[in-house]
Amino acid sequence: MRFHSNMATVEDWETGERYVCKLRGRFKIQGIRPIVGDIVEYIPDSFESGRIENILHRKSELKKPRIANVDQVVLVTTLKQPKIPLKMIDRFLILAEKVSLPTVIVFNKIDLLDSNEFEELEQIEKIYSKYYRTLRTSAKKEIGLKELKDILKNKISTLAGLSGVGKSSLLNCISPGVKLRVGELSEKLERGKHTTTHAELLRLEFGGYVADTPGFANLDISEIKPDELKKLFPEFLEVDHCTFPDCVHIDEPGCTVKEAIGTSIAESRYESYVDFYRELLENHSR
Ligand SMILES: Nc1nc2c(ncn2[C@@H]2O[C@H](COP(=O)(O)OP(=O)(O)OP(=O)(O)O)[C@@H](O)[C@H]2O)c(=O)[nH]1
Ligand SMILES: [Mg+2]
Ligand SMILES: [Zn+2]
Repeated sequence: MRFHSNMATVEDWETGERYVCKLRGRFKIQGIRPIVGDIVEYIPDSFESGRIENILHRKSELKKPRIANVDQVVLVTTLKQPKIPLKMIDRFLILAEKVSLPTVIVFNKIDLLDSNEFEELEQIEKIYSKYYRTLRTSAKKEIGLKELKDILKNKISTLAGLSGVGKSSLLNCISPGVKLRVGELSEKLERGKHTTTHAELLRLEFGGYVADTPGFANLDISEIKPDELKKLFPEFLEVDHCTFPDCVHIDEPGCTVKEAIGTSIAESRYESYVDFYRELLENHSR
């Protein structure tokens, strides 16, 4: 469920009881380490404490945030306070696509938007809604919370999103028992102050588990190979009938992906692709 000073809190699958567990020495020797979301075998040694003996096979493993066995990612973003660039959404999405996890995009803080900004939101939703479920929420005005609960119910999910978008606030609303710490934004920069510092799995009273996670300052995508990147943009696959089967959709002739920009592929998505592609090429040539 969580880590604290090198001890892991384990929740018993059957009884729901919690044990603060040491890790076996051999984990260190083997260079493995349980992460939040792992299913483990443990031996309780006394009241509320024990030792993790074995880590079971991970059904999925997301690197950022680092969490195992989740069914879905709930990506929280905002148009205001802070204004999250679309490129940031795209970075999170390709990391989830890389491990084949479905992602729900939650637009939080809609209480702050005026009518122009709502129009902008609608345009953004159009870019993503064909491939990702989208939801509008406000933790402050309690909007969209029922839908969010339905999304989380009986699943293991992780929240993701930059600092200050309201991840912890949303969880406090839907599961008031959890009482997570919520941070102010820094006034000048309108950025979050990295209030949540550890990933932690929470049991939801209506069924399921969700991880609250810290927002990242920078989101590393360097594990993706340049050639693999195009497969992580689902809308590209649909129109990819390019002349060359290994077309990377940058400046090859007969590229049907480039032809689709402005119609079935949003310009911002293509721009993200090109930026990420260049970034990955640079990494890999180093
Ligand atoms: N107006 C408004 N403010 C919100 C909303 N949700 C959260 N906030 C505020 O946004 C700030 C940051 O909220 P947090 O829940 O700490 O954000 P976080 O995503 O958990 O941030 P980190 O833990 O740093 O990654 C707090 O001041 C919240 O009160 C919302 O729906 N509307
Ligand atoms: Mg938080
Ligand atoms: Zn192409």
